[in-house]
Amino acid sequence: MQELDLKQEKALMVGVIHGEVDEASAYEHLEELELLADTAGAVVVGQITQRLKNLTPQFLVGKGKADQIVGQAKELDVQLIIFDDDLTPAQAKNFMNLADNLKVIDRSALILDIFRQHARSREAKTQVELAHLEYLLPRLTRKWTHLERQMGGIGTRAGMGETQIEIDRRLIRTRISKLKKELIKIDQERIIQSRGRQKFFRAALVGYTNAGKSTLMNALSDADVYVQDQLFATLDTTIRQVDINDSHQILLSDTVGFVRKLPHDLVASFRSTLKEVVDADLLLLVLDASSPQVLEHYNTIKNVLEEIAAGDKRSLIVLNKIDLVEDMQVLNQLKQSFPDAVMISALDKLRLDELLKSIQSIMDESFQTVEVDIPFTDGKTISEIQDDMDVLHREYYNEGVRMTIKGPSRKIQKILGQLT
Ligand SMILES: Nc1nc2c(ncn2[C@@H]2O[C@H](COP(=O)(O)OP(=O)(O)OP(=O)(O)O)[C@@H](O)[C@H]2O)c(=O)[nH]1
Ligand SMILES: [Mg+2]
Repeated sequence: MQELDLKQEKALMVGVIHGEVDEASAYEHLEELELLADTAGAVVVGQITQRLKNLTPQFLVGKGKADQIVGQAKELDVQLIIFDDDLTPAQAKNFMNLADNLKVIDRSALILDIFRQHARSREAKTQVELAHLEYLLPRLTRKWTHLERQMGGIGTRAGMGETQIEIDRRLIRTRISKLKKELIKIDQERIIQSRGRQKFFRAALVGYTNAGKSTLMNALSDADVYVQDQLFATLDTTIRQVDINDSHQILLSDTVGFVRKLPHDLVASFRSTLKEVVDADLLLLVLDASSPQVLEHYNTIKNVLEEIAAGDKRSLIVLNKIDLVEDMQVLNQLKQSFPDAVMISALDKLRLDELLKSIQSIMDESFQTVEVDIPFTDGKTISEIQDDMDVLHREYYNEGVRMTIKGPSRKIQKILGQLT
């Protein structure tokens, strides 16, 4: 893989129709790919689709088609070919040999590039660099000279050829382990920061990129999260307190969005950013109701949640951008597919009270009230309760105190476990 700087580059997109994917979805995937390319700063000037029974290990498509793709790229005078499907490192190399000075990348590389451009915080930058290097490692070619510049010319360059690639690989591995250590450090800082949040009910906004998560965050709280009609506007996690009423306060988090074929390396390295999702009591799955792909988006979200071990968390589906859905048939279909969903418009602040009511009743379900007897000798549990829970009633007896306490079920269970 060569250096990725896609700003202003003219691009040709290639979509392969195979397996389960039908033609309509292949075109929709290409539309999304164009949006991704656009977000990265490239200018798409053409697209090729090809129906294939079998994929080839050499070029993904057949050799004849590969020649044709390269020919068309030259004709259109583009510098960049973007495949919607994943290319193996070998396929990418073969294409670049065939295409001389053209860059040939896949959807994953494109997404990585957008993340690289949008990363602002130390955490996001570290995570993106880690994912980028993991992606790069099996794809190093002799043409790749990016590393030396990025690392400020560590070591001396040996002769060209395989030896140099070996040296680059070693540099990358060293860098990867350094980044991993740094992420562990960031993670520890986060644990310290999150201690005070234990007693709150925590809700996390999760969803496809551009679904309106940040808009909803801003509408419900005084947050000022960056909202843009572009993909992956948000890469960090923002947390705000939202007071539904006197007895129902939540911490709401807004974080990085998901997309179809989100590279595995990215998901893995964004673990610390996604921690808030993993620790949440409730996931608000925000969907763009106006997208014809809403079902596919939902499945993508579910898959990523599985991947980060948050698949069976309590969740509430929020169909956003309902202001854009005018067709009654579409509306009915949505109701059928997502019978328990809350329909809102974050932009027009429509039906946000419905959403808050639903959150409130889920909170009531997941808060428990119990009566416990705690001996004075167990000072640790007593102070834990006082820090983290509502004490509704307190009565002293000789050896201890009897309390009626109310709090998130997971905390109550923990306390009960400590007492037995
Ligand atoms: N019509 C309409 N547009 C909306 C609504 N909610 C959000 N948008 C628009 O959708 C675009 C994306 O909104 P964001 O809030 O940035 O979406 P996000 O889910 O945070 O996206 P990323 O952070 O990029 O993953 C913006 O142009 C918003 O103005 C809505 O309810 N109706
Ligand atoms: Mg956002």
